[in-house]
Amino acid sequence: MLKKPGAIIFDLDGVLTDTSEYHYQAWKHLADDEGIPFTHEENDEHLRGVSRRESLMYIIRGRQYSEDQIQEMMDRKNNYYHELISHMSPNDLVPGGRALLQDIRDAGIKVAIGSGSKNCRMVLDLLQITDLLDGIADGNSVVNGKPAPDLFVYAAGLVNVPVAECLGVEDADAGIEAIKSAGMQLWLLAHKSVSTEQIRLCQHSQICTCKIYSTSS
Ligand code: B16
Ligand code: MG
Repeated sequence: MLKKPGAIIFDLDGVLTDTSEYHYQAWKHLADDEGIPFTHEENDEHLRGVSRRESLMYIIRGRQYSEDQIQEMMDRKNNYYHELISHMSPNDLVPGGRALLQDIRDAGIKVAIGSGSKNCRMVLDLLQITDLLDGIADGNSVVNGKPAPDLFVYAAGLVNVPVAECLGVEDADAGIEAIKSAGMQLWLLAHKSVSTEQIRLCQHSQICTCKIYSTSS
């Protein structure tokens, strides 16, 4: 049974908005440039919630690149991503998202973001929800990204609520692991069928299956 939390910490990409699709398209553009095979299924399976560098390491696995080339490829992907998100607007927020965030605040619960993205603040501004947030932990906040607990622990600190009184909302395995190891309650927003591994990870948690975002299946 879910206890009333002191704070709800939302993942961004794949939870409040579908930027996961733009991340995929930007990585696909880069992979095509480099002649590396890369599919939507691989993106959903291995890259959701994972940092920019870790994502690139997955795509180029087994191939030799210098650190300068790796940096250039991360920058190139980020430029493609910027082009894709430049037209985002409040219409790209999950339906009912603004009202939900407002209702949570009205109930006296703090609202924070726990996103591994360095572009998080830009996306929040495009969605025009920055004013509804009590804290923003993003890809610039901590050294160790998801699945390490650091990002969610940092977010809890920003809103001054003990981790045990926080609820984390996530769509990706890396984020589930981060929330669980932070010692928070978890709400999994699953975009497709929930795997046995996710059910194991999500013990004593809330699972909500929804198909509001485009996925490969
Ligand atoms: P960036 P989240 C994550 O955001 C994305 O899910 C993941 O696909 C992306 O690689 C990562 O942010 C880093 O993003 O390149 O913009 O810094 O799901 O933690 O909100
Ligand atoms: Mg996510």
